[in-house]
Amino acid sequence: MAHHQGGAPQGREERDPLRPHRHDPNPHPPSPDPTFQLTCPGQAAQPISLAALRALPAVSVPDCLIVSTGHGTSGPFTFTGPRLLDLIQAHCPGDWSQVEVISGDGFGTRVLAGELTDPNVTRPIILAYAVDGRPLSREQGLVRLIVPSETDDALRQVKWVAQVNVR
Ligand SMILES: Nc1nc2c(c(=O)[nH]1)N[C@H]1C(S)=C(S)[C@@H](COP(=O)(O)O)O[C@H]1N2
Ligand SMILES: [Mo]
Repeated sequence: MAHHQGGAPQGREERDPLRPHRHDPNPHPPSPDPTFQLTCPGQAAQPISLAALRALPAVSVPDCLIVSTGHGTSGPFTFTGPRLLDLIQAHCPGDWSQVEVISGDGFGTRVLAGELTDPNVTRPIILAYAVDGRPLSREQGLVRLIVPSETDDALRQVKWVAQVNVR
């Protein structure tokens, strides 16, 4: 089987970004602008800028690892940004049960409401704009979903978040 690089669709086949994807990390940002689209249930998509993320309470999560299958582990890193839960609660009225977080290069993961609202969560899922006290560069994934509980893979550490779809 051919060895593919990156998260872009392979050949003519349209990949579903929420389906299992390959472990090869794409190093190339799909676009320069970190603004992403937030879609709340029953509403039109709204752009979320870095300034809008910075307006939310910032949380820092230490000892995060990026565990790349076949490419070694990097970190530990301290990532900083708002909780995904706080973004949703600030912008989405009404009920929801899951969130799709999808990058501009066709990568993504689904987050269940329980993962965000469980009161026992000490290492929350965040939308990171800083790492180790410095702004995250676009090359490093700005804005990047960080799922601290994922320690065997980096398939949920979605770089270049482009869409957050609240369902
Ligand atoms: N948008 C996007 N996010 C992604 C990937 C990708 O290809 N595209 N690869 C994943 C994989 S398989 C790994 S191992 C890590 C690599 O993160 P790094 O580039 O910061 O080392 O990013 C994850 N997040
Ligand atoms: Mo990976």
